[in-house]
Amino acid sequence: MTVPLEVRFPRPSVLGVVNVTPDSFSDGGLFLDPERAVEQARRLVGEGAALVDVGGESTRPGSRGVSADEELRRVVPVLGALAGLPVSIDTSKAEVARRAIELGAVMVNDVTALRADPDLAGVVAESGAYLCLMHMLGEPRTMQDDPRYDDVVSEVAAFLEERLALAVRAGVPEELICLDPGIGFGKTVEHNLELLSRLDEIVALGRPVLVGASRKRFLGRILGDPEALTGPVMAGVAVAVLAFERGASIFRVHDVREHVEALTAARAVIAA
Ligand code: PMM
Repeated sequence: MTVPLEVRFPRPSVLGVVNVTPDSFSDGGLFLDPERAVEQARRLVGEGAALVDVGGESTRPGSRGVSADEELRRVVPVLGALAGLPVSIDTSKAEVARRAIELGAVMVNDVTALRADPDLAGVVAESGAYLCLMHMLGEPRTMQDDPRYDDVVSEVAAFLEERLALAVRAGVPEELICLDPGIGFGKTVEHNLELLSRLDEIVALGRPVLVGASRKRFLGRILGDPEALTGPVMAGVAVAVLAFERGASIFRVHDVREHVEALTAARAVIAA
């Protein structure tokens, strides 16, 4: 029996990112070599990450998917070497998730919220792994082509509520699931800001909320560069602290030490 997600990953917990891809927007190519990925994962755990998110498929705007074979070729050597460390697998494919869980992954992070592969829910349900369900409008290849909502927050909340119910119907215990508004996935700068500002409405769905704002382009754009493709670390830290205050639980970040320091201080102030 797996303990509830909020017990295993109390607020705030930091999820360190290791993308084993040639093209992710902020660390693409850096950790394609398994040895460097493993070194980075160990470093992030040493800096205080509660979990390391290993991904073999880039989801940056404009990217196309990769095959399960290619994804497995990238992540399996890394997961094998990380046995014993707390790992989540960033994948939408049942085959990749199954192998990752066999190699010790404790969470499946699916940016499609179980829409891409009909077999993924069953793999997660059988394994007792944790599951992150993320909102995305469209697919990575096209998601930043003029995304539109009537009310981004209520639409994202309704989507997450529906995907949560579906996952539970498929046999994944509700207490093992967290929800993610999907910052930057089919959203303008204004959509991202509105979601972060009204994050309490996502938290009100009753499951822990994961936020991934780290180094994303909207941060660079807020700071005045309309062409920015990434954002500065400290802008991401500020967003994480405010999201924490609004109830977020887990922070998916590239710069673990900075986020752990800031969130530890924020928690101390809130608890005083
Ligand atoms: N962002 C990226 C990839 N996976 N998963 C979740 N749950 N939430 C996110 O915001 C998210 C994600 C893209 O960022 P990266 O290229 O730096 O990994």
